[in-house]
Amino acid sequence: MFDNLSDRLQDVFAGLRSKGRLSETDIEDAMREIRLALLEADVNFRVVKKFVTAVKEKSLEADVLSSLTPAQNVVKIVLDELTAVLGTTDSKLALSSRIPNVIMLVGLQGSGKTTAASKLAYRLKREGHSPLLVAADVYRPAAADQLESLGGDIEVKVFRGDGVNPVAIAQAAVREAIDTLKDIVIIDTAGRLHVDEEMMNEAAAIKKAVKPEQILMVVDAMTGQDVVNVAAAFAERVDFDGVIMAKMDGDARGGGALSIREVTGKPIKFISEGEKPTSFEEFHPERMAKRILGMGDVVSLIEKAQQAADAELSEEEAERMARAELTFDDFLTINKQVRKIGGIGSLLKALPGGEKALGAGQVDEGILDKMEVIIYSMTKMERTKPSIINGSRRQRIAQGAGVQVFDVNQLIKQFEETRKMMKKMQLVTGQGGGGKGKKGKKGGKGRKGRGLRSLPGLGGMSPTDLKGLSDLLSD
Ligand SMILES: Nc1nc2c(ncn2[C@@H]2O[C@H](COP(=O)(O)OP(=O)(O)OP(=O)(O)O)[C@@H](O)[C@H]2O)c(=O)[nH]1
Ligand SMILES: [Mg+2]
Repeated sequence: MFDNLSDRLQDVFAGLRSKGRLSETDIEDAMREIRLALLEADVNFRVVKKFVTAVKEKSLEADVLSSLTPAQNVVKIVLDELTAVLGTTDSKLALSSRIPNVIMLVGLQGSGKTTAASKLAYRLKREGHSPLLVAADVYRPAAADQLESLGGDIEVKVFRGDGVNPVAIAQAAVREAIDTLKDIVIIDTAGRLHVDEEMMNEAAAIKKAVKPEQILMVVDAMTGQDVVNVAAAFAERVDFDGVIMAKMDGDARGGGALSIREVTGKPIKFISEGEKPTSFEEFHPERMAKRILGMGDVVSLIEKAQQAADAELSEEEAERMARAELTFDDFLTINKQVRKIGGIGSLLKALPGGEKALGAGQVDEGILDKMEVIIYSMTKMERTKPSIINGSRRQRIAQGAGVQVFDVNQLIKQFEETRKMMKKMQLVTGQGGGGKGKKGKKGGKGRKGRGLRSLPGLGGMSPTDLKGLSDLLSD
């Protein structure tokens, strides 16, 4: 998603940077290229026009042209405008105090409603809610079974009702939720191939019957800007509160995602990026804009890592990591977390320029396995005190792991580099480092717990710290 657009925009910026000072013609040329790139990404024409006009106007302002780093200023302007196109605020799911809250999903056939319903349920469950999934798609015999199976995977109950009348099912589901103490009801409705009267009437009837707090339209990101017409039709007939962009992991050009907010005025609330229940995230316009512009998305990565961490670190581990006294056992823990957030690929993608690097070379996910095998053939002493691993120990470890001494050397080198990197991060965050004397400070870095502290080396970072880290990484 966005790969092509991202490359094109970054090329434009590279061109501007190579120029030093910019003339009006340089800006005009750059804007032409940006316009083309957006149109090729299938972004709605009106959106492109508005976007380019705004960027051009701001870029031509005298202080941009006369500044010492005009290209950088243009990048900043593009970032701001792109963020504005995607929506100016984070668009959280708005829940009310009513029990149960009803969330209804609508959308065309195959857009990803049923999948999104289960992912949303999973997410809400993790946040402490107890959701009830409702199969209100009565036309396809397998529809309820599909939801039931997805619900089973995440241990969320699926309500099927009489399996005949969608309105009656929705109403019965709300009663069931009250009886069984579920605080959120998620209704999966039937899709149609095209927008038709029957579908709209049915959605409108369910809406009237159960008055959902939120109606979310699920949109297949692969549809491109055509989705805008569908959304407009829904907006007119049933109205909806926000959009779930599904299949963002595909290789679509991204036009739909970039057009929908501006054209319909409805915010994107979630994006779905794969088949796993966890591949469902809140949508953050600025982070997405940064991703498109190749600036990385460290914040999302850290959030993912937080969710994956499960408070796995022991108090002792956390303290040791906070002081950058890494051991090979910590390396195993880190490996486990990297796997949980989707492997080295997702890690790389989140770093500035990472997406490009990913495109250039292959990522060898097998490297994690290799690392682990090598670490497992170390003695306990060697793992905790890597400095004792001399030549003969390296040979023994290599033999035990069935690898070359070269591989062991490389792992040790990597280990040293990681340790240095952690020290560097601490300089940015001002955390840890001191070791003794800070040990007793509770509620700080050494505390066992979830959140940012559970990610090795990133103990208790604030948004400003993260910005620093991101800058550091992009050096
Ligand atoms: N790669 C990818 N596939 C997805 C995603 N979301 C859904 N799918 C797949 O898309 C197909 C359709 O998804 P469903 O959730 O069944 O779509 P639906 O809107 O419920 O379809 P109908 O009930 O027929 O209207 C399934 O094969 C899903 O596995 C996603 O985010 N990424
Ligand atoms: Mg479905």
